[in-house]
Amino acid sequence: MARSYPPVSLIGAPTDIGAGHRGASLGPEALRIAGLAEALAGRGVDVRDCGNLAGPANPWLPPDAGYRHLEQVVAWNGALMEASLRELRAGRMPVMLGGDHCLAIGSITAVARHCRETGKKLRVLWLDAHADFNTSEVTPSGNVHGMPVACLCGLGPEALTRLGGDAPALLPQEIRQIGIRSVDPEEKRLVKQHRLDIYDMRYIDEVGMKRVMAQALDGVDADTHLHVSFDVDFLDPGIAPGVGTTVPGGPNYREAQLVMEMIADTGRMGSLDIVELNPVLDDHNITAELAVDLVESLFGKSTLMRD
Ligand code: 6HN
Ligand code: MN
Ligand code: MN
Ligand code: MN
Repeated sequence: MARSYPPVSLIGAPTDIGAGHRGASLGPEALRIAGLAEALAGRGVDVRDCGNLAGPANPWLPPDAGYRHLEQVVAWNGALMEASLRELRAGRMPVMLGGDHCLAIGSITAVARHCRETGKKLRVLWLDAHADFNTSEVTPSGNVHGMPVACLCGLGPEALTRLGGDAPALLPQEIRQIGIRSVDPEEKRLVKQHRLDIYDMRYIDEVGMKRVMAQALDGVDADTHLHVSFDVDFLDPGIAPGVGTTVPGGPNYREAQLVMEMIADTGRMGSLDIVELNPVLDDHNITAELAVDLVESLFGKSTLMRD
C-alpha cells in the first residue's frame, strides 16, 4: 500500500559556521540542483521550498575559549529553531538543508519542543561517522559541528543548551547513533559517562545493518516522532567524497539504502537534517545526487514495488 507522507518544508541553512572547512554553506543549493524537491514531489509528497534562512557571515577566526564563532553559531541556530518550530506547528515536516552539523542544535531543539507540546515521544537517529559529543573543554578543534549532541544533552554554553528555554532538550536515551568510526579520546570518555547508545562500524560489521537498524528502531511506535539527522560523512568516502571530514570505512551504498528503507518502513519520520555536504570538495555533485537518492528511500522508494 502506498504510504502517504506529511507535507514537507525544505529549509535552507547556508552556513559553514561550525565547521573546520569552508564550503558546507553551499550545501542547500547543491541539494536543490541535484533535484531534491522534484524527487520528493515525484513520490507524491507535497513539498514547499521555504528558501534559505539568513544569518551572519563566517568570519573565519580561530577558537575563542574553546569555541569557534560561538556568537554566529547561536544566531544561525536561533533562526533555524524558529523556522523549524513554525513548520512543525503547521503540521509539516521540516527538512533542513545544511549547512554544517552544528545546525542540528536548532533543528532538534525545535523538534523536542514540539514533542513536549504534543505529548509525543522523541527518537533521534544520528547517522554520522562522528559522535559530535565534544565540549569546549575537550574539543580538539573548537568547531561546534563536533558538539551538537553534547549541547542537546545539556553540556555546552547556555546560549545553545537553552536555545528552546528548557535544558536539556534531549536525553541520551532518546538518541541512537549509527555508523560511528571517529571519536576523539576525551569525547570517548564523555559518551561512555553519558551512556550514549552507539552502533559503531565494528558493531555493524559484526551483526549486520539489518539487526542494527532493528535495534535502533526498537520501541518506535505510533506515538513516536522520529528525527533523522543525516550527516553525509556517515557514508563511505568512496561513494560520498563531498564532505569536509571524511573517515574511511563507512556504510556502502546497499547498507545506506537499507538504513533509509527501514526508517521509511516505520512511517514515523517527522523531521530530517541533511548536513555536512560540501560541494567545494565534491566531484560533479555526485555526493549531493547520492544524498537525494537516499532521501528518496527515506520517503519510501525501494527497488521492488513494496510500496
Ligand atoms: N561533523 N570530532 C571532530 C571535532 O573537531 O570535534 C570532528 C567533528 C566532525 C563533526 O562531521 O559533524
Ligand atoms: Mn506534529
Ligand atoms: Mn556530524
Ligand atoms: Mn560527521
